[in-house]
Amino acid sequence: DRMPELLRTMPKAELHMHIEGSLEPELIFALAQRNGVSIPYASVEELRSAYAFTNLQSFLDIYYAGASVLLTEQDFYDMAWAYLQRAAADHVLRTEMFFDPQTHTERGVSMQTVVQGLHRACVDAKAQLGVDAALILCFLRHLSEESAFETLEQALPFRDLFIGVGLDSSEVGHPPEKFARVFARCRELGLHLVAHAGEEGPPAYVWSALDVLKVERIDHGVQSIKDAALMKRLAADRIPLTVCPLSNLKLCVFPDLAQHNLGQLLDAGLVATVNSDDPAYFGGYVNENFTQTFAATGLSAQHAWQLARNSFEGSFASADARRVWL
Ligand code: ES4
Ligand code: ZN
Repeated sequence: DRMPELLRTMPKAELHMHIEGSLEPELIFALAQRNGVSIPYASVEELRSAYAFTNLQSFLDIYYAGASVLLTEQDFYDMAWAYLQRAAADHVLRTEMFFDPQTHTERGVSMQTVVQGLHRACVDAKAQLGVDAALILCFLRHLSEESAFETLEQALPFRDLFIGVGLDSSEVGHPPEKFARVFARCRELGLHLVAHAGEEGPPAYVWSALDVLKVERIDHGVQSIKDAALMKRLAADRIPLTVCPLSNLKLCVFPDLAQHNLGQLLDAGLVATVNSDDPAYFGGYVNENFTQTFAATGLSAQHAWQLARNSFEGSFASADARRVWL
């Protein structure tokens, strides 16, 4: 079976990963020690054994606790550098990394500390690893639109260090239209727009992400399959879906990988991609997502090629870079 080798070595872009979700338990403990932060777990093993999730919220509670060890610019650099080395090993040529500033600014860490640390890792990744890395600022949807506006304001001095904005955290009960005004402002600023929608939430949230927020990509979007008119819209407008199979498995969006709808999305002509979401929490980086999903669902080499192509087509890289890759 040559499929795993094809999947591992094929050049790809990663369009959906939360940098705070790449914090491995070992690094959480090392940073806790370095910063004198106490965490409610006695060991790396005890922390990892808490990674048994039943839904999105059960994961988010542990994910925000893990991020509490990040205090200095060097912490943010070290976290991102560890991820970027893994990405390079997985033949990722381009990665667009989400970060959640409100998780840090609400603890008294400055926007500058967060953005400068992550940006410095992106610069070093290009020079030392040949990985083209960019940042997307995400608003936490369980917080208010006013808090999102305040976060945007704090980020504007660093406008050139991120390429766009997204919307993440607890989906159900926090529809995209809650953030209509702040996304309109980001659009005026020339930022790229994406949003998590249709992970646990209904197709209606994908519709409003497209029609109210005017996003260019949908993060997850796997629930779109329940709405035939929406599937037509996504295919016609070539809206990329950044699918995260191991995340969906660990958060019980699908009962097992064999039931995952990635193949159906591709066969319907959608621009679906494969991504790791929160690799330290969901059991693998992007190549693990490819190999496990292909093994479970029996997707073909043609599907693999389409996924790689979709990842570059869906990226926000420069026209010059996309010309080389596509
Ligand atoms: C996330 Cl899997 C997922 N969904 C929504 N928000 C998130 N933040 C980090 N991972
Ligand atoms: Zn996500």
